[in-house]
Amino acid sequence: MKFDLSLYLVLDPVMCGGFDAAIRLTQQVLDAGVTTLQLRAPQWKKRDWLHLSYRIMPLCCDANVAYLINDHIDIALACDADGVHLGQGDLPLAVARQLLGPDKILGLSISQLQHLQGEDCLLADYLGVGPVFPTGTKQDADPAIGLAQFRDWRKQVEQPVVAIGGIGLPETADIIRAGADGIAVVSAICAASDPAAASRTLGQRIQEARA
Ligand code: TZP
Ligand code: MG
Repeated sequence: MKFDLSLYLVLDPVMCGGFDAAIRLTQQVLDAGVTTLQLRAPQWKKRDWLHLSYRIMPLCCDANVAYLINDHIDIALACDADGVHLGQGDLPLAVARQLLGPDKILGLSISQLQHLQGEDCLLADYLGVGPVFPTGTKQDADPAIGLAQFRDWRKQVEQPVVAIGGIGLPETADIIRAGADGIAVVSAICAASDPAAASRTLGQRIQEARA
């Protein structure tokens, strides 16, 4: 499995239109160049996360794309996902590492300056920094940090950093030029009228901004 943060889809199956729609969308966007996929289904029961994981993990595996689980280490263990993405209120990263073993990917959300100085930050394989821009997708998100602060925080850490929050096509080039290794999006793909086309266009914009 290749670990490439460039175009990181945070899959919200409800926003996609439900279980079956999420499977169809997953196949389409993997074909269209999504490079990492995280399942995040805050409205769903854990067993539904697991059942969806059983269906979409093989698709990610065939596409050589990392499959991560938001928050829930038990689900990641149950389906043998490639890793987890944890928030500041979830289990500490040292504990997550113990539970998941040395090879799984551990991501950590950073939304405040103090998170950058925390011990967990050093243990993460990558950081998800944001919201960079205001977002309607996560109701309890911290205030948006903006592009200048993103650029500043990015310089303070060694790990790969994916930017998240309110990112669509218009924001992508600036975010990449501000030092992001990739963009993490929910609505820009899950709520797009043509998720495959949206993924392709975002991927192209990332490549152009790097060039
Ligand atoms: N964490 C910080 S912002 C956010 C998450 C999960 C939601 C991002 O959603 P969108 O639709 O890409 O703004
Ligand atoms: Mg979380």
